[in-house]
Amino acid sequence: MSYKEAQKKYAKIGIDTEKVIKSLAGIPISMHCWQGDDVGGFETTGGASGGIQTTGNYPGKATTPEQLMADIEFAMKLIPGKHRVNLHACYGIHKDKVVDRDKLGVEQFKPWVAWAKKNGFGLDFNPTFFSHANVVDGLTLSSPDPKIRQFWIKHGIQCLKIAEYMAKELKSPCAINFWCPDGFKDEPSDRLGPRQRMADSLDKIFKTKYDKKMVLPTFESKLFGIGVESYTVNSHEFVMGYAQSRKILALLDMGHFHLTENVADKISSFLMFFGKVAFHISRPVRWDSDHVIRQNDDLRAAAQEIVKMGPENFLIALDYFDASICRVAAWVLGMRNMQKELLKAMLTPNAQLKAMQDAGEFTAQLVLQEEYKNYPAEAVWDEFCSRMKVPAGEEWLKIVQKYEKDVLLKR
Ligand code: RNT
Ligand code: ZN
Repeated sequence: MSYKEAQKKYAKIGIDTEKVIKSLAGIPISMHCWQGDDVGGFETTGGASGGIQTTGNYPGKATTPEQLMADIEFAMKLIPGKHRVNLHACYGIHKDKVVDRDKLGVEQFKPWVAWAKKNGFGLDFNPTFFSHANVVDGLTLSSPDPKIRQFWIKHGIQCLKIAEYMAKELKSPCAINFWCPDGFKDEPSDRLGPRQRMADSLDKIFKTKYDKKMVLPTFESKLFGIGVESYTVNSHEFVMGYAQSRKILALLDMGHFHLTENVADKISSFLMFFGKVAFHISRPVRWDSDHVIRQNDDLRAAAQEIVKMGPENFLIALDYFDASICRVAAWVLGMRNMQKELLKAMLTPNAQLKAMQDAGEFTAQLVLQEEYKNYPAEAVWDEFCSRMKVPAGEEWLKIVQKYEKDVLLKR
C-alpha cells in the first residue's frame, strides 16, 4: 500500500499520519553504549563482572573509545531521527593511568562530550557499581564495611558532577541512572540492614548540590540476578519508596520482574505518582537475559502505554547486550523496533478505544484492538524513514554487513 492510501485509511479512523510522523521524529531514545562492547568499558580488559553478565563471543567488538564512537555513529545513521547516547562511568577515557571510580571527573568525559557535540547527540549517564574489586561479597552502597560504602558514595557524587557537566555542555538535561547489583545468593538473615545502609548511602550521594533541572537521577530496581537469586537490596518496593520519598525518579527495566508480570501495567501508576517515567527497554528470555528487543507483545504493550501517557513524560533508554551477534546490527534493530512500536501505538485510535471501555462496549473494543493491529503501519514507517533519509526496509542489513566486513572484522 502506498503512503497516500495508508494516510486515507488512517484518516477514516481519525488519525492524522502527518502529525504522527512529526511526533515520532521528536521522540529521542537513549541508545546504550554498552551493547557495543559487551559492557566492557575502558578500565580493564576483563569484561563485565559483579552482577552483570554477557554471553557470546561474536567477533568485531569495539575495544577503544575511537572504535566505540565510530560504531555508534555508524549505527545512528541507520536509525531515523535524533537520539541520545547512554554512557556508563566505566567508559571514561583515561590517559596513562586509570583514574579509580571514586576520583573520576569531567576530565575523563571531555572527549565524549566533544564527540556528542559534533554529532548532535544528547548524553545520559550511569555510575558503574560493578566490574570492580570494591564490589565485595556482592555489595557496594549497602556493604557493612564503611570503607567500601564510602568508596561507592564518592563514585556516586563524582558521577552527579559528570552528569551535570554533560547536561550543561550539551544544553540538554542528563538522566543519570543508579543501578547497584547488591544482593545475596541465599536467604539473608537480615533483609533490613542492607536496605537501611543503601538508603543512607544514597542520601549522602544526593546531598551533593546538583542542578535539579539539568540532572535527572533515576533509580533502577531489580528482582534477582545471577548470583543474587534470593534477595536484592534494591527491590521494586524499596526503589519505589526511596525514589518517591526523595523526589527522584524510579526506573523500570523490563527484564527485572517476574516473567509473567506485565511491566506495561506499571507505567500508569508510575506516571501518577512520579510525573515522569524512566524506562530500560529490554527483553528477558527465561531470566534477565538482556536479549535484543523484538516487536513482541511486551514491547507493543509498553509502547502503547508510553504513547497514551504522552512520550514527553518518559525517559526511554534501551538496555540489552547480546554478544552473540553483530553488535552494530543489535543497536540498529533494537532502536528501530522501539520506534516501530511507538509508531504503531501512535497509529492506534486510543481515544476511541478508551471511550468503548468506558461505555462497556467490550466486544467492539476487543475486535477493534485486533483489527487495528493489521492496519498499514508499514507504509507510514517507510514514509517516515524516507523523510529522515534512512533506509526503510531490510536493506540496512547489507549496509551493516559491509561495515562489518570492511571495519569490524579487521579489528
Ligand atoms: C542490570 C541493569 C542495568 C545495566 C546497565 C549496564 O541488570 O539492567 O541497567 O544493564 O546499567
Ligand atoms: Zn537496566
